[in-house]
Amino acid sequence: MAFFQDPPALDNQYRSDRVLRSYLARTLPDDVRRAIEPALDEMGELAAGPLYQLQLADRLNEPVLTQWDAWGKRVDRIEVSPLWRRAARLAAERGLIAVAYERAHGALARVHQMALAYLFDPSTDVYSCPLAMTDGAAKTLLAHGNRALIERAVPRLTSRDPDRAWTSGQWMTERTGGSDVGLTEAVARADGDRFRLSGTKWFTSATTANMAITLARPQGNPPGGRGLALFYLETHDEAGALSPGIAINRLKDKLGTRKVPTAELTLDGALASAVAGTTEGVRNIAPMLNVTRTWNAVAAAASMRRGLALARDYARRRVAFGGPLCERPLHLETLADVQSEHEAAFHLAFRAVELLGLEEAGELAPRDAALLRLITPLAKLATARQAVAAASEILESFGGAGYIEDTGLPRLLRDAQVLPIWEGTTNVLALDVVKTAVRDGAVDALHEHATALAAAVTDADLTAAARTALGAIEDARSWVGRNDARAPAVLEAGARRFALTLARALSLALLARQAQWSRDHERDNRAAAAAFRFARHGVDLLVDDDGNARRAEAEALGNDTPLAGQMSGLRSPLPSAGEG
Ligand code: MFK
Repeated sequence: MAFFQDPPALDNQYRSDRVLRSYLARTLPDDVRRAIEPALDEMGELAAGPLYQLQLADRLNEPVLTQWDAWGKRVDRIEVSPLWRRAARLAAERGLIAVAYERAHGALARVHQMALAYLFDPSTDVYSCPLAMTDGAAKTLLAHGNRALIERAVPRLTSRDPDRAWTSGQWMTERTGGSDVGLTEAVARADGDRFRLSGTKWFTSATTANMAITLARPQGNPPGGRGLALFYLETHDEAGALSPGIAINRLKDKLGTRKVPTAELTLDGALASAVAGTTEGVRNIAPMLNVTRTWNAVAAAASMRRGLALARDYARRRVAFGGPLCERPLHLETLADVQSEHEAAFHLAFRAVELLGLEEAGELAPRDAALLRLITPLAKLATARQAVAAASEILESFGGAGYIEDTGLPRLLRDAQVLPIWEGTTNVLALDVVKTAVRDGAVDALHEHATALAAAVTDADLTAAARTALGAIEDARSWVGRNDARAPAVLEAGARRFALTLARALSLALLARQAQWSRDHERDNRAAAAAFRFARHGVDLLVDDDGNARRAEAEALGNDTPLAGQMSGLRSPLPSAGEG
């Protein structure tokens, strides 16, 4: 009989997730866990069954922009895919935003919300994009205390009624660039107590949203981020028609996130309200950035989990060289590497989530405010890169099938690739981390936090892992202290290694603490295995860091003309012949 390979299948994505369940068992009091578990279980079932099936069936559907109606009227209407329409209703009904604002479980509301999001995200083709921005918009409006806007928008942004719920966009990127937001060209002209915005927005994600938060420069303001102001605008009327003064030029043709309608817009006198005065736009949009970056980290961990769930199931079904792949030592070894990175990403992302929840419940110790500020970009930048590497490895683990579109697998890699790009690239966030680390004692707060995590570890092998983490943070702290102010170019060139060292070190300390708990309470060695494996992948990326030698290398490598003779500063890090 001819051979046909079984496709991979998913089981209940909550019940089978030992990482999530063990984390929640440690973090949540029993009564809270019992209260939210039915919703997690249901989401785990939906994600594995109906939503996953719809996702596979929906593969070729993409948003469609209709610019003109049959009678020549400009309409600029976007239709999203069936999966997205289902996801929108489900997200509202299951409270994917509401949970964080209802705060039924106080400071744990964010853990509750993000556990749901972690299960929902991988089966809904990046519907987490509008959710993240909606959450960020609600948070930003509340943070600035603008009563009129809060009363108008927040009940809609946080609604559980799918017919009433709004989503929000976050329009920050212009042709002048996505990273250096201070270059924004859009202008704001006063019109009574409101403003008229004009300019171009080059990337607007989920442009079907009901409202947007954006930046523009009030006339007469100086250049740079301080001269921008933060604006609120309603993008569609109740009937769904685009508001006057907004035109959709085209949808972007992207590598991934193909279900997300991402558009180029022209604003020509679009009516907007200032959210918080008429200056300091970059600083004022920060609450939004911090929420969307937290979602990004959770989505990265979720993407890794989905890839692993599919790859593990497939490895049980796929027979090669005389047995199932899951019995082949090299295949096991490869997936174990991905698993350990996933567990590290998971704990880092959820640490950011916990701190956000504490802040919102008014329970964050003043010292931990600096910690939250630092951990948010760390979690975003580190997990995004882990997700891309994991997705590539997962596709390879399926062989040729991983490269074939109708398996649904290539989407994992394409959608992961956006994670290190939007919401701040790795380098932009690494520079933010360097600035943040030296301010308000943030790096000391991180060291203290890791020390407290290490103190919760008692077994000798896990203590050694926690010590490795602490040592890396100490190296990073002394590196930044050495180079701050005195060597700004070295500091900038090393920012990524600095940020990744802090992120990986904290991940390791979190893993060690979880591993100790899991041994003590669940008699489970799995998290310990993840910690040991993760430590072996490299934590301290600043060991023996010689900034001048690296700079000389970078200059030589970036130069296309032959470099005669010795460059000053260029030296080999390897022992010379006869040495050591
Ligand atoms: C699954 C998840 C899905 C997520 C979906 C999202 C859809 C995608 C939509 C987008 O991608 S929207 C575009 C996102 N764009 C960015 O993330 C911008 C990337 N660039 C940066 O983040 C730059 O670091 C930044 C523009 C902020 C730098 O600008 P500046 O002009 O050099 O500002 P600076 O001096 O760093 O910061 C100005 C002030 O804001 C400072 O305060 P002070 O004036 O009091 O000193 C900063 O401390 C403060 N600030 C900046 N970032 C902050 C912050 N405060 C708190 N948190 C932050 N993250």
